[in-house]
Amino acid sequence: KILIIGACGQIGSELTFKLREFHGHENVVASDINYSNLEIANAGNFEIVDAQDYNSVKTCIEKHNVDTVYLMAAMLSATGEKHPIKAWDLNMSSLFHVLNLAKDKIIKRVFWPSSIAVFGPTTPTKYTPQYTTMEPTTVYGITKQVGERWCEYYFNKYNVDVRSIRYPGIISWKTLPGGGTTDYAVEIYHKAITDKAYECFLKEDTKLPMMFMDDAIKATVDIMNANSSDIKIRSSYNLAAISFTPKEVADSIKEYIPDFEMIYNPDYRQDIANSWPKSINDSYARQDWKWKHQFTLEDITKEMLTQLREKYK
Ligand code: VAH
Repeated sequence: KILIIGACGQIGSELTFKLREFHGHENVVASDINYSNLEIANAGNFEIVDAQDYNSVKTCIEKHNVDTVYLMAAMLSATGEKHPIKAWDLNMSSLFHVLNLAKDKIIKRVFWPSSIAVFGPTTPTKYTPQYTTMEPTTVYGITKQVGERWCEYYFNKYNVDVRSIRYPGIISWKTLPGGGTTDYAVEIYHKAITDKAYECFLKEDTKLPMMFMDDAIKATVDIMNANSSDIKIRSSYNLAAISFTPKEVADSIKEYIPDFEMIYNPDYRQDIANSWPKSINDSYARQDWKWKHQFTLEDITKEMLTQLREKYK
């Protein structure tokens, strides 16, 4: 049985749907700290789990006979800068609980998401390599960098089968993201439909690595389905699809909504974005477990606007 912790979140909610397609509804337990995503909470096989509470996690695992955990709960980069200690506590305690449950053989496998946020201003920004300088300047990035160190340690020391991906910004339409710096790339599509205008909190030339949700979910399923011997990196794999700027997204939207208007009003999230790479070298993921992305910016804009037009009808 599979348990998704943080199933109400942007990735967790879509991971829940996808894994239930593959494994059957009854074999995928969704959980979160509250009922913030009613579609997930009301779909059944849902539990309230506090990821920071070891017994809350363990009880759910034992009740449902879980052997694989996807730990998708975390406080993201922008919110983390407002609540640094809470971000550290949530992101780290939840990881330790799940790694220790695997170390004690209560569960067999773990997926834990890292992020391009592990890189910082001293990291080469173009085609950032898998192995390079990493001096993250956000609490979120620090938790992801040190989390990667612990994942590799638990694999080497206790043979814990934990697998991880450094996600770029992720674009999706089903569930809004919460508190990320790349959230602009989701909000812009919603506002394009509802307001034909968007006030962007990043400068127009802020280039960031991005990926459509369907690619991110495919990568997550692929790395978890790979043979353990193929997973040569047990910290976290670089993963890439495309990179774009707010201006490029706006221009791709204007193909469909010619009078769409962008206003640029950078805020504190600009400093976070400036500390991150512009593009990522994911050659190890492509080599070790045959990763390749599908969605281009044009594909994403077409899909986002089509789906959101329906949603806002
Ligand atoms: C964030 N969406 O913005 C997350 C992600 C690379 C960005 O980690 O914090």
